[in-house]
Amino acid sequence: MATLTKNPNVNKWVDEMISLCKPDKVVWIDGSEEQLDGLRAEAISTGEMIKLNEEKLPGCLYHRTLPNDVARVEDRTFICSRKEEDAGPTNNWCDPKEMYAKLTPMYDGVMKGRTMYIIPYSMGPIGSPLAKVGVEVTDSIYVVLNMAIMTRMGAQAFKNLGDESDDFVRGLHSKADVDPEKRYIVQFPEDNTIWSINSAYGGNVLLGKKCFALRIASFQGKNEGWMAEHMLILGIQKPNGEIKYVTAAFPSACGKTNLAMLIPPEGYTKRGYKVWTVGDDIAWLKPGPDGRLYAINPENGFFGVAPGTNEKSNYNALASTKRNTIFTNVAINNDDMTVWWEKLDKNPPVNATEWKGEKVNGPEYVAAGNKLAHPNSRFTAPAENCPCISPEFNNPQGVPISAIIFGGRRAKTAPLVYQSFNWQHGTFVGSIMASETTAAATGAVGVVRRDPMAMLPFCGYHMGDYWAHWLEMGKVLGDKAPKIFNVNWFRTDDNGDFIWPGYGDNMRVLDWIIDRCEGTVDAVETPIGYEPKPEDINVEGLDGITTETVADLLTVDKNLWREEAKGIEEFYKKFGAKLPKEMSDELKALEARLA
Ligand code: GTP
Ligand code: SPV
Ligand code: MN
Repeated sequence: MATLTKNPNVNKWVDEMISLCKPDKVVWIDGSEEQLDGLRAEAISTGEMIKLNEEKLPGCLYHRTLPNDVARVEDRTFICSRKEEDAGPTNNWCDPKEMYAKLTPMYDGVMKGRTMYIIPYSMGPIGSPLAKVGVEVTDSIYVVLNMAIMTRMGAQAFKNLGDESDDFVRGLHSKADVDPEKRYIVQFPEDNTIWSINSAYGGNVLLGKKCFALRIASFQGKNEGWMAEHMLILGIQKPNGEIKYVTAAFPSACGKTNLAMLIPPEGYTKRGYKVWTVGDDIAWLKPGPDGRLYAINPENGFFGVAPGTNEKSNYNALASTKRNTIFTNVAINNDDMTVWWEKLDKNPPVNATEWKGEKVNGPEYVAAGNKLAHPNSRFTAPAENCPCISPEFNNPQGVPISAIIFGGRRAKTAPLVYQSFNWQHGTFVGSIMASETTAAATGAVGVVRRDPMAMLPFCGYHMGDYWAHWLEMGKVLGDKAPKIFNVNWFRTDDNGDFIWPGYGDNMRVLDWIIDRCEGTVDAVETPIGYEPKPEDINVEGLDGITTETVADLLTVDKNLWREEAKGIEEFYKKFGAKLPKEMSDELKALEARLA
């Protein structure tokens, strides 16, 4: 099949990949509905995808992955920079020559008897100065159909690249035998190259997402003066019509999609507040002509966690999944071919197929303590489906950012919200983030680990250099830099229940954050940063949450924080000479304030 571009760099690389993988057939993905329809029909006919109820879920498909292939695999993810010290202590590293030598035989002939799909895509709106082009070759229709939702895919992407540029990310994916022992997710930052093999799941194989838009892009951003971050982007429209944009970095499955699409409590909507979603997972940020920091969402869809999503917790996400959506590893209701997951509602389907494919009686299965949907089951939904998608979603210039919010799952230590003293201290606050692990990656769930800026699994270079880049960006932005905050929706009481209601009520915290950005509310200085006066968090209309509860959520337990400081000191030791002096200064200052 004819190539879609005259660009010799693309064509030469694609030829190399064809010679290596030896597919029976090669298909260039032009992005046309006709072509995608053909692929959908093919995937349905082979059983790779299942068609869902055309009336209730028009255009929606179901896909199930192997039980050993349901999440990102951090222990098999590598940053293969030429020098080990450029990958740093938080990444797995291997010499690129060695890694190419190890993987090349695994890809040799891997697509015999299969079709290779060549997917051109743009991360970021077509024509945006912040957008970048990738080409992914894959043997998976599931990947093609997901990339069609998650990116601006097809021939349009080559418009951005042009006929000569070599500036595109080369992504090679093969599901191979989906063998977990031979699974590798490898980034070669200096080659703009990603090789992924033996997985067919989400972040491991949709190479535009974590592999490119975070791991490769964070490295590009350091070299080119911008930032690639694991952040949602949202706009808060105030009663006077003005919209303030904020970004928030929370680790995987810690609430980005939910915050990005929140519906404010009634008291706020009545006064005219509204939230607009620009992005739910990744932000690319760059200083604009006016010196402020601007953000685009490089993605075009949402790869969101299904369990926990319901009418009440995230109406907008649920609405986004009602058409042209792909569901992965949720449960099926066989009576009407719709989908179900934990907490969607209180009625698990009786005639159900659980996520591994077994037909079960849903209510009985759930009562016995089983889960019908995998905890990391996901929906892939087009951004245009989202009722609150921002009118600025496709703005090539991005949106100006007033605040950056960090946060994680902490049962105790971290208060509901605090503000950093300044950008340098804010960088420190991001660097000391810690959170309980979730089902988004394989391994134990609920273990507290350090996850700086929610980038632990996604930073494509040395974390010490990454912090230095943050500090550098602060200098470039000067007094136009966004204010930096930290939030924690996950403090628990003695029974282990969440104290803060969360979800839409997080608007109450955003409200204070915006007021702080505008300088219209004062704060209390604590050893860790500025906190609200409890009465400045609006609790009107909340059931059982009073200003006293807020005061409790804002306590800074000095003993816990002294322990925390010790943990940070231990963590910082890993970075040796690459730890910016500003960061150890901030730690010393924190210790002094806690003494
Ligand atoms: P990734 O897509 O993995 O990056 O995750 P994410 O950060 O977008 O997380 P998401 O919004 O999908 O939320 C993950 C889980 O946290 C879901 O089960 C939510 O129901 C739950 N969650 C989100 N926000 C809140 C909150 O404010 N409070 C509580 N208690 N749970 C929340
Ligand atoms: C995450 O794990 O942070 C995700 C899902 O957003 S994945 O695309 O699998 O990385
Ligand atoms: Mn994520």
